Amino acid sequence: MDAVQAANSGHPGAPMGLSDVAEVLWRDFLKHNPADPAWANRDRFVLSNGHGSMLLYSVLHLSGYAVTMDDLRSFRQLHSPTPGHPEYSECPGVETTTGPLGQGLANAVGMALAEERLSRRFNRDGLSVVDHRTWVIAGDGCLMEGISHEAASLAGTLGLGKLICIYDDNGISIDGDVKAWFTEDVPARFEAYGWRVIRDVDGHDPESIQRAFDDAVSREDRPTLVCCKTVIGYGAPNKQGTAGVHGSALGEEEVANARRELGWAEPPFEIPEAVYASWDCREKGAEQQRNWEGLLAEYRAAHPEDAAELERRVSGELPQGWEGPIRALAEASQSAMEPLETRKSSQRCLTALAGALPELFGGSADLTGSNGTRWDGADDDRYLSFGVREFGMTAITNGMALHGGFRPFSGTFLVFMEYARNAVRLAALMQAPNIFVYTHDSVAVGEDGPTHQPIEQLTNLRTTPGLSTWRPCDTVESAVAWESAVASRERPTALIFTRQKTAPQPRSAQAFADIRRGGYILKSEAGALDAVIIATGSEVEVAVAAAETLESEGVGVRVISMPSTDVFSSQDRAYQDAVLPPALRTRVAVEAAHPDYWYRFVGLDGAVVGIDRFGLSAPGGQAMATLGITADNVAAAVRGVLEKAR
Ligand SMILES: Cc1ncc(C[n+]2csc(CCOP(=O)(O)OP(=O)(O)O)c2C)c(N)n1
Ligand SMILES: [Mg+2]
Repeated sequence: MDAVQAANSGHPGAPMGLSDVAEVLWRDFLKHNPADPAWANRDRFVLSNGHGSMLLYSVLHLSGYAVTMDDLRSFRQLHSPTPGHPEYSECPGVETTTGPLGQGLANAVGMALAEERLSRRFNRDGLSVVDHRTWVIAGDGCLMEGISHEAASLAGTLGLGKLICIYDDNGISIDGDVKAWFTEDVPARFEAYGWRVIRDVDGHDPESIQRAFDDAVSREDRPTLVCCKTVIGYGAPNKQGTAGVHGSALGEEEVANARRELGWAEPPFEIPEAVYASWDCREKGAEQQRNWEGLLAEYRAAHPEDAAELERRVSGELPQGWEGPIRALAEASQSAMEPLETRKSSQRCLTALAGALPELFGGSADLTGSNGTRWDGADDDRYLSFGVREFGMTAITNGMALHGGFRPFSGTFLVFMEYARNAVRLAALMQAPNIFVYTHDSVAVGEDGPTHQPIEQLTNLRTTPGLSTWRPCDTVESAVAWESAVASRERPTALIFTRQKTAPQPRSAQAFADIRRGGYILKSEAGALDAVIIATGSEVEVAVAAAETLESEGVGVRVISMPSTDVFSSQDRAYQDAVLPPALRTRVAVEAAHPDYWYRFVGLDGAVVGIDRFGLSAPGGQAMATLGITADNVAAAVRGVLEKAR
């Protein structure tokens, strides 16, 4: 209340309404050590209703994390560790970035899934070294969001029994009383998903909260929903229970009223020692961690190799020599020169990676065969059919990546990336090492038509800060893209693959080595350099064909394959200039997608052969040709820019 008032910005309602619940959870149930927020076996806590961030910052402070009173005073101020919504890696104890409603719940499902799969792999009789719960608080908004259905449904099917969701049932969202827009029977809904539901908990009575949580932790056969009836803005006598307390400071007068109402005489930002003492979780947490370390020592003695592997896995360190098989695949594919759908190239990459990378965990949103996400020899401990749930899948794998112990990837059609869009964005914002496999990457998908033919999606991915995007042209580039994705431990990567076969490209040793730079000279000009053609993915062969025609006409054309524009742009200036000479204005780009993005590489003197309309239902080759993605058009575009430059 005081921090929101000081900032004159923020959300006092949920923190005040959830204080009683949070006190019981943090003090008596959550297994955590404030001195070591990265302790691998801690319970995970997610505040899915991230607008209630002041609740989280308060309990982190009170229970002994390195969140100071000054940090609370600077709530929502520039560069404070207490931003408007909880941000992963900005504040110790914040497990994931929340605020976009519903996604925190899906992250929590991913954390619980990671715990469950890790425990399957590592726990031995009597030595449960992977053993923690995942707690999440979700509000009305989270449960209205569709993603809550996707995530909770899958969690129920998977029987994630160490997942406990606390529902902040206060009957209010921004527009007011939810009776006019949110009336389903939430407990019945979760029961239908296969959850255990604890109903009608008085969220302001510590004893009923205690009983409910005792009940929740007593069984682990299914996820549990604890429905807590709360009053939003509890304690603010004139405003509690209304939408007015949701997202505005109470005002000095109502803050004073609340102090009287709650019998709290202390000035803002002052906490009596006795209160600190009763909240302090440091001693208990350190003991919990010491006990676990004792268990781990026993485990290490009995299973030394597993112990070392578990420690490596949770550290995120990649295993020695993991690159060997994927590099061998690149080499072998360069010699084999086999035309292949790049989605199948990707599947070969996965098969090469999976043996050397036990943390690899994959799945698809019901397109396993189409996406090529299931590698040869995959088992169900490391592969999951997520069902038709792109958004849920993406936020769940974000949660897995944040949990640690796994390097998740997941697949769908590129056009349906949009269903998952905000989770892709949050992966990038958090720099979570998640990998997205998007296949069927252009109008060349053909007969399924414009609903299934991506146009604007690549631009969207490429303009997402912190996301690396690769669109390889053949198996060799696919292997380099996959290697880059796995090696990127501090950012997510989108890998874009074709449905149709592409031509394998011959390469010099230099070109082969330069693929990892994101853009490189695939085909040099024969004599003088008159023009460059930049291409990605399935259009690389189109560019090469156009260049051959032009060369036969005496025009010196260089083909630049640019599978990753962000990786290319991060190379040193000298390399970029050597590939794409700054003085050369005669540049053409070709990509079967929206053209606008490419003007940053070709400039306004250049030309882009792209598609700025929706696609059409026809065999893929015809769709591409009708929409202008042909070598003839690329050659004509080059002649055009040369003409203009004359
Ligand atoms: C995906 C998404 N849509 C909209 C918002 C804006 N928003 C923030 S809180 C909120 C209402 C949430 O209601 P509830 O979860 O019941 O929170 P309470 O008012 O009870 O604190 C909305 C619409 C958001 N943060 N995320
Ligand atoms: Mg509400």
